[in-house]
Formats: sequence, C-alpha cells, structure tokens
Amino acid sequence: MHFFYRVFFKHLLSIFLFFTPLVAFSLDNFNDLEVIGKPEHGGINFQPAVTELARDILWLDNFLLIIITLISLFIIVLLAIVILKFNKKTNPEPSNFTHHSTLEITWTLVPTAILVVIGAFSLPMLFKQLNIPEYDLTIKATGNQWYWSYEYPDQEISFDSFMLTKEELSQHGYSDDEYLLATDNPVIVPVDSVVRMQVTGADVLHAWKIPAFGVHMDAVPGRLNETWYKVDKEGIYFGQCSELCGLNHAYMPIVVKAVSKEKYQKWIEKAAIEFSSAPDIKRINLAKK
Ligand SMILES: [Cu+2]
Repeated sequence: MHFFYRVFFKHLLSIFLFFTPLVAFSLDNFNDLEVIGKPEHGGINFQPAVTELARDILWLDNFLLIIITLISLFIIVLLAIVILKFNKKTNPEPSNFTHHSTLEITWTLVPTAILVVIGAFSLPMLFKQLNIPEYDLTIKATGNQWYWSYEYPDQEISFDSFMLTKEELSQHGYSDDEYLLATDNPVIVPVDSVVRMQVTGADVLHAWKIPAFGVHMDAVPGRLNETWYKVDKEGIYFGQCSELCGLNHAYMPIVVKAVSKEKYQKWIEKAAIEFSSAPDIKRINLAKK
C-alpha cells in the first residue's frame, strides 16, 4: 500500500510539473473571436472590408463595374445597329467614305477621358496604400519555403507560423473547413491601431495577403516592402501566400486575429516570454562563468 501511494504521488507530481510551464506561459489563442475574413464555398464576392484600404478597393471595384457595364451596353447597341441596319438586305449599296474626322477624334478622346477619370480615383488609393501614416506598431513578415515567420521588432518577439494538419485543427480551436487556412501561431494585432507591415522573402518570391484588409504585398528576397492597415473590427481573418513560390505554395496560410487593445497588451506581455527574440542574458552569464 505504501509503495502504491509513493508511485501515485510521484506520478501526480510529474504530471503537475509537466503542465505547470504550459499553464504559466500558454498564450491566449482568442478562439472566441468571430471569424470574419474567410473564403466561402461558392462565394464570388469580396470578403467583408474591415479596413479603410479594403473599403476603398470595394468602392473602386463597384465604380469600375458601372463604367464597364455602360461601355458593354453601348457596344451591344452599336453591334445591334450594324447587324440590323447595315446588312446586305436592308442596305444593299454601302457608302464608300473612308475618313470621318469628328468620329475619329471622338473615339480617341472619349476612351482617354474614361481612363483619366478611373486614374483620378485609383491612383490616390494606390498612394494611400503605400504611404504609411503615423503607426502604432510594426510587424515584419518573412516568407519562407513554406511558412511565414513574424517579428514584432519593437517588442523583441519573433515566431514561425505553420499550417495546421487536419488532426491539429480542433486543438487550436479551428473548425474542419478551416484546413489549409489555419496556422499554429496567429499574428495578433490590436484594433483601431495603425500597423506598419513590413514584408520580405527569405528564399523566393512570396506574397502576404489578407483579403479582408485589402492588403496584398509581395515578399521579395533582399527587399523590404511596406504597407499598412488599421483593423476596425475584432475577429479572425484568414489569408494565403499569393505568389507562386514552389511545391508547397498552397500550404503556407496566414491567420491574423484582431483583438482589443487591452487583450493585445496582455498577449504581448506573455508573448515576450514565449517568443522572445532578445538574447538570453541568463544563458550568456552562465557561459561566462
Ligand atoms: Cu509562398
């Protein structure tokens, strides 16, 4: 009996010791957040826009849709007139003029004017995406074959983000249809804060993209590209590498979880221990001894 108790307590202690660090340092994975930016089966429209940049893109897309519809209708009407009015039966003797100055000037000027109007709206949006306003936080994403690694340089945090296997999804609080989208370590950002996003590649071209943010930035080895976003709504957002980068291109997804500023602050404090990229001073001191 005495032996039994000894074995029992010994194991209990080892179980306790095994879980202690996990409890102490386990990061909140914010599973209770609403999933907002996610591709839908059979969906053909944009994901909900949660940043100013994404709303701009949506507006421009709708605006272009109106212009393109008007142009298409105009061409259809012209074609119908040609087919009905100028066929062999109704118009047996065609006119034989070869130039029409007014018409030629019109069909040059009108398309030019349309392009100028489109440019007047789209170029400022492009500049807005690349001119970074005053920012609250910097995150650097590095594309690797085939996973993303992230750094929060000011907080001295860095971690890798790998796609979850089907078996791992539920452990991390994801549903089965989030396979190929979910990762082990999500990027955590605070809402209503400007994030300066730096993107680069470690080996080949990749691209960091979150559709709901309207952000798509190429990751080019040897070059640091920059963009920004300010998320309005707390939630979970999925993205994927959007530059063909090799064999496992489809298996390096991106997860961003936008949380309140308070929750972000708590996460940062824990992440500073779990994902510290600062040199381990304790270890350096030990080495000196
Ligand atoms: Cu890639």
